[in-house]
Amino acid sequence: MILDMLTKDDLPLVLSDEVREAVETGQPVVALESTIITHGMPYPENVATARAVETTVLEHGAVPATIAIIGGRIHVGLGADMLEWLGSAVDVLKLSRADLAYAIAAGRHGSTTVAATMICARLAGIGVFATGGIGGVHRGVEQTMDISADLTEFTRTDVAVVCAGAKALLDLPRTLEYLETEGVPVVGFGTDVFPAFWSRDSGLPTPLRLDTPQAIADMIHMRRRLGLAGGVVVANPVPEADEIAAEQMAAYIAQAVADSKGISGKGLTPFLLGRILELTGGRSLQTNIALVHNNAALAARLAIALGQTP
Ligand code: PSU
Ligand code: MN
Repeated sequence: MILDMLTKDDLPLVLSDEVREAVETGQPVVALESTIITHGMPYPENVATARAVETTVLEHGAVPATIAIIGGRIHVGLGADMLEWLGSAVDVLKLSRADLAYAIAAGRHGSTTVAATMICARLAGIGVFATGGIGGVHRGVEQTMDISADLTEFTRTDVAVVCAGAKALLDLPRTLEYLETEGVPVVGFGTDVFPAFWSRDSGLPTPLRLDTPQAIADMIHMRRRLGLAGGVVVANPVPEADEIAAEQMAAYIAQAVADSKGISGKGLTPFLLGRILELTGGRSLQTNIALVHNNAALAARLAIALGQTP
């Protein structure tokens, strides 16, 4: 009830001029996360990629809105100087749903994961978000119970997230089962197989398939009309030219998972990504960058389509 009574102005929510104008005039906007910048890629490639991905969104006709918590305020739309600072800063927390209010109340700096970016995008009135890969059920979940809060966020927050599937270092069958149980639509874009981040084919069928941004927009509108809460996973395979074949990735992933013994919690995903970067001699980073651009382009097209549906 109290939340219903709050207006946006009561929140420490700072929209850049470009984003504010776009949201207010109903122009297409694509949210972008910042954990990929602070914990997903090394400096300076992270900053260069963050800026280049914003350009990709612009080139495809939408306004980019990179989201991060800076000094306890939710920034939606970061300038070049802020991106540079964020990408090289060392005291930036990795924030998910559980830590968002803490970071804001305590005036901290934090990057937003998929879950936290969905929450902040919704607060800012943005319904489409592009990332690399969503978090999911980790391998060894029987022992660790490590399931990313990204998955439960889809049951709560109405944002369409364009990703290259979930990172192949996760337990992908269980990740899909979890999403199905929670009633989260997982749509393969132009594909019958669920993509595995660095590779186009996880060997698992994608639960749903749609072939155009407009078809995805129509599905999202229908969900709203039916009163179904929550978001949608749009799984967009990495372009063929940039993929690393699943068989090739399997060995690197097995090695990285073996090396991660003793690492848990928030540190696990960044460790695994970093270890895979080392093991592939940097090739995984090139693939990661390519797939983020591919997702940003589709997200822009989806944001445009969503605006056009009556
Ligand atoms: N995908 C990437 N790089 C990343 C992540 C996803 O290509 O760094 C981040 C996202 O922010 C995602 C988070 O929400 O990893 C998941 O972390 P965890 O498994 O701790 O929930
Ligand atoms: Mn976790």
